[in-house]
Amino acid sequence: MKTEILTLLRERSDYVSGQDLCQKFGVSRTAVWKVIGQLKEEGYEIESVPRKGYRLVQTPDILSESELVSRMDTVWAGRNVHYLTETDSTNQQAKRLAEDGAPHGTLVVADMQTAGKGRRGRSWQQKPGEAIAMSIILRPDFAPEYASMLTLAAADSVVKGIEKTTGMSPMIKWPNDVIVNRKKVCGILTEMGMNLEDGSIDYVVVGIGINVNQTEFPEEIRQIATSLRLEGGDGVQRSSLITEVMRAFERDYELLTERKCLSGILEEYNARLINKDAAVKVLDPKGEFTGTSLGINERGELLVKKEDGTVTEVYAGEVSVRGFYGYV
Ligand code: BT5
Repeated sequence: MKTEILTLLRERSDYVSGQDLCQKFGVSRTAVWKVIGQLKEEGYEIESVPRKGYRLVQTPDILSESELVSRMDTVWAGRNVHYLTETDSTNQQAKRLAEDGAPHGTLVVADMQTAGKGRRGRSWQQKPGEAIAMSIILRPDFAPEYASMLTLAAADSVVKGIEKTTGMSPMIKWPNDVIVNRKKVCGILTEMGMNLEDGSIDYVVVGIGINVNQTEFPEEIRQIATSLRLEGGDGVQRSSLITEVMRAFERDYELLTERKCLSGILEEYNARLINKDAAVKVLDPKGEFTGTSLGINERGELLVKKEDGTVTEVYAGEVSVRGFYGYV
């Protein structure tokens, strides 16, 4: 009932009468009053005026299942939310839930990860209350080789979510980073679970880490990391940003799965791609090379023109790309 009451208060800018709430949920006034008390304790500023009722005045930066569900207006992305104050890694938790049959679109969100993961065994760092760590479970009906495109679609969705909530214009660093002012504000890690009998996809987990309220970073990532707050995005509500990212992702995902390629978002992706038409260094475990980035193709590969004029299609897999001057 807490989620439903919160949803109602959020939908109405005006007062909701205690009586309406009692009738709607078939409970006593005391029961409603108790829930309002709980919400106030969690930090919601709710005004109660005799004979008028309750009004939601302000929501602080709260993360909880009720907060997320009461905001989510998508069809399937993030409708089923698992919120944890602490977990090892939301990707690990999402994989466990997926193995247990959690449905397509299930979203795992945590305030704190004790073992947040980056790619290739690297770690992802965040402190409680400062960042977004979330992983969405997907059950796409396509071959495993398409899965890396989900990372690119997610990056595009994160950019749109940040644009909507802060007015900033972030860029994408192919394949899995979102950049503000040439520093990393978001990293994405996509992992896949296969059906062993036929080699098809059982599930894909797309994990998204966004730096929101940090005011400083550990020494080892200070040069490359930034947060929305540090870049001037004050007072960003994590729940609102999560909702916007899910809304954008639902659309990007559908465009991708309908077409089995990225043509639906290709233009906007390339417009947001950092270092497009500039010199880049491709850090491929099979060998580094340099060239000019021409943008991505419909399969999500980065087209890099080498000095001899040939164009190489770089597959996202395990590769990183750097500009010529440092990380970005
Ligand atoms: C990534 O890997 O950027 C993927 C990060 C994915 C994190 C999310 S959080 C929710 C979900 N659950 C998980 O366990 N993971 C996902 P990669 O491209 O390998 O970059 C990792 C590198 O980024 C590290 O080696 C650090 O240098 C740097 N880094 C670590 N924490 C960072 C932070 N908070 N902000 C910016 N950079 C960071």
